[in-house]
Amino acid sequence: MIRSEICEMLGLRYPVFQGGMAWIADGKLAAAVSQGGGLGIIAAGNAPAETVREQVRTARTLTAGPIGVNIMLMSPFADEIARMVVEEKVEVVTTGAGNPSRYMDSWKQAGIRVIPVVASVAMAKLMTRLGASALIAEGGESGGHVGELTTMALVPQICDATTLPVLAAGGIADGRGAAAVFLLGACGIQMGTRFLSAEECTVHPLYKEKIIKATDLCTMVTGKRLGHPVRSLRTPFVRAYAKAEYGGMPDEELEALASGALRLAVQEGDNERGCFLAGQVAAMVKKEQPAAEIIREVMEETEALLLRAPQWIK
Ligand code: TUI
Repeated sequence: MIRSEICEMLGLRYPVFQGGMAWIADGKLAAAVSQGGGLGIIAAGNAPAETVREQVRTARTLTAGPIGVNIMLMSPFADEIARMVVEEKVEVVTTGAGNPSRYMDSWKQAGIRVIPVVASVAMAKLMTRLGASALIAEGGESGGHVGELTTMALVPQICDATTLPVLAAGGIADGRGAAAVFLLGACGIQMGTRFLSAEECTVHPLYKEKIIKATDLCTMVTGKRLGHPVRSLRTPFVRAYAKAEYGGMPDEELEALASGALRLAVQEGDNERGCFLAGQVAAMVKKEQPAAEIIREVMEETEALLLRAPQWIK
């Protein structure tokens, strides 16, 4: 059984977080992951605080385990969500797509464990100084908003830059990836794309089908020109967006083209206008299965691989 300092800190059976996928990671998915022994994380995305509060309360009815909320810092509602998580006494806050410095004191005073997603050494050092409990080092293999560095390059550099526990994210969908990042110095993993296929994940069935049918080169990054690079499945719409991006479409028109595209993918499975966020591991996701089974399977494979490692040494 693989246990690490993050298990002790948060009272988890397994050192596995479920990524806070905007529009996707709701109270039902988060509760299933927490029931399965990992940390379920509700994504605030661009939703108002009351919507997210409802999801937290739904999760509380489904599990007695710890629950996290991921705050997407570019959201217009980030301030009110930052207050809501204190009122609802969530155990863990993860943050993404920005710098959470201005909220750190209030969360810490409330006894919340703050675990920022960092994509650079500078941010890791700042978050360590400001009192984060752990860090999630997310490489650009991930789906959604991506940083510059890959998981392979980022994780050891973040581990060297902090004394905090580090979880690795981006490009991990099975025990092989998990074993690899443990050897890079991580003490836990966060998976997003793999949990998209969880039975308890309520995305449109077409979204799941597209993930399960994906092949290695199925994802691409768009949005660099506006400063918010995002990885998603390479659909005709996303390719048209990329063409517009490099063809000189004005910024406002580009923003308008992208707006609502994630909701269309998640809720309507809209193949024409939807943007299906996904990581590079989409092709490794083979079937729909319960969240608890995903966690158990990945951790058992990790353990088997790490137990075999000594045999490589002759
Ligand atoms: O946040 C994510 N993934 C996301 S957020 C999202 S919603 C969205 N909607 C519209 C446009 C863009 C995104 C979909 N996927 N992952 C965590 C993550 N955080 N990756 C990289 C970072 C990051 C980037 C910069 C963290 C800190 C940071 O600091 C910048 C600064 O302010 O210095």
